[in-house]
Amino acid sequence: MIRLFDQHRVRQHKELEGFWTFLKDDGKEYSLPVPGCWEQHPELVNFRGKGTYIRHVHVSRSCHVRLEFKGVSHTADVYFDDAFVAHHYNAFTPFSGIVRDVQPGDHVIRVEVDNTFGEHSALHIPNDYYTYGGIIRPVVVEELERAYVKDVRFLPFLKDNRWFAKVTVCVENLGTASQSMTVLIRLAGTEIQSSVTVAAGAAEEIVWEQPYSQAESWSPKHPRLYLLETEMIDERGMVIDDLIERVGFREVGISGNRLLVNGEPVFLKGFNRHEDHGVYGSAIPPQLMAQDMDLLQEAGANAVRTSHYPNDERFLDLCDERGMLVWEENHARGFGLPHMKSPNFDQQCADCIDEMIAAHYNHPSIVIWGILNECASETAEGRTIYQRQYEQIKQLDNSRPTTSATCRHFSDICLDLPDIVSFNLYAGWYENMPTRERLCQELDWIASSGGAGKPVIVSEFGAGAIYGFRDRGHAKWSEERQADILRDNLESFRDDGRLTGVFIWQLADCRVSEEWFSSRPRCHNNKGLVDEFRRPKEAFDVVKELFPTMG
Ligand code: ADA
Repeated sequence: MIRLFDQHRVRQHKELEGFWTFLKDDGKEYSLPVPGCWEQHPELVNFRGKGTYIRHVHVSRSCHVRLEFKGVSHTADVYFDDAFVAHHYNAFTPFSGIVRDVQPGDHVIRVEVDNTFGEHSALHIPNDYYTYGGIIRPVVVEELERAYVKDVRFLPFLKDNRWFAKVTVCVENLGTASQSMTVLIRLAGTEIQSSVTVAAGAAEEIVWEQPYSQAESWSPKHPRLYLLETEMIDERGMVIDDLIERVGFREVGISGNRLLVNGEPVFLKGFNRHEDHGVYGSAIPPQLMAQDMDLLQEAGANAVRTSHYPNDERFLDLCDERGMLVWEENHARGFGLPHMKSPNFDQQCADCIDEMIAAHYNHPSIVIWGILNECASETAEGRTIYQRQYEQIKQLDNSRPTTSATCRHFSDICLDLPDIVSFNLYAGWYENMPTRERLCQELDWIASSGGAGKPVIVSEFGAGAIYGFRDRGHAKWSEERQADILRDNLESFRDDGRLTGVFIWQLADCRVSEEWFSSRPRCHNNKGLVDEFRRPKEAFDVVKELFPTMG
């Protein structure tokens, strides 16, 4: 499954799912599923290294071939019949490449994959989650004509209480001569078209801004979605390409210390969710994404944070369909200043932000962009990096508020930069001060340190529990102790009233890098309210009881 809706009716495309040949760096050959993590194979459970995926593909006619990789962990070099196509770093963002003038017949795709750590990888490092290896998300092969619809962006806004939208379509001429074409968009019962001439090898943008008076709003309770269809029509009147996006009419804003969706204040009752599963690793199939969504809704959640990286767009499609509000963030967890100054850090962060927003801009469920979880926001040099990344986001998308989850308590010097202030607080687990007292301390400090008047989110809180460990004494790591701490935290946050949201750490247990967390029992982060196989712990029922009483 590529997306939860069809993106093309005209463009020839297919997913290259199934079993690919995998040549490990020592020459041994395997047959591995794609999408998939190589750790799923019993001989590769702890393999950190390089390998090459190989697959044959049949092209039906002379055309340009576009290959899109939704996620390769963590570095890919792609070849088509031994011709280099694309290089990409980061498991969590998509990339593509175009092979010109391909003849019909059989061709070979080769993907060299690397999940090693080192200076070449500033974002994938030993950490409190696991960097798997493999082609972890779908691969799509497309057959393009001499021009194609490259990108479609949808920006809804209310004017005089009516829905309007700005639609920007980018078309690219792959031919060797200038081309004139008509571009047509169809949305919510309205059709509009424009003609454009594109020079050889160039791309052009067409922008429409117009009312959609019949459109119904997208909201958490009424997640109304529309297909935005774009067609490219050549001089003969033939539709030679198309691209379908799925959109929702909603606005995100801030009023005082509250986040607004369509002008209504929302209280975010959320979970942090790693893309990790006990069987599939980070290559979670759509069926299990749906199970995670069902668990979120069963718990009474209305929000999810993609901790700590851009998510699989099929999960975001699910959030769009279910009205689950999303805080999506760039790929970063717990980097101190020395690491933030490493050679590849800035560029790899900038690329991730570019790719995250380019790929996920149209999802109505995304209401917050986040950056740099628990990085060096207490330092002047760190502040420069935070400032640059917030500015980058605002240049790419000024329609959503920004935030960053800090743990630099009483020392953070960046709280004036984001639209929303967020902090991680493990009262009852890492800290022993009574939660209510500790919360007041934090909120008072935020108000006096750049965050005054801003919405505030407790972006992480929770406790560890080993699934199945029950103890009458409520010992640490027992399910009882986790349930006690969640109850205390949730009741304290509910009764305070100054927050616009809370996110529990975390939905499910996840595997961690052994070299980073020897203290992590089972080499897992065990703060999930379900284990890695989605078996609920006692605390899950506490959340089911209390979330409905919040917000
Ligand atoms: C931090 C971090 C999380 C996780 C958590 C924990 O808040 O942001 O990724 O590591 O600590 O479990 O300690």
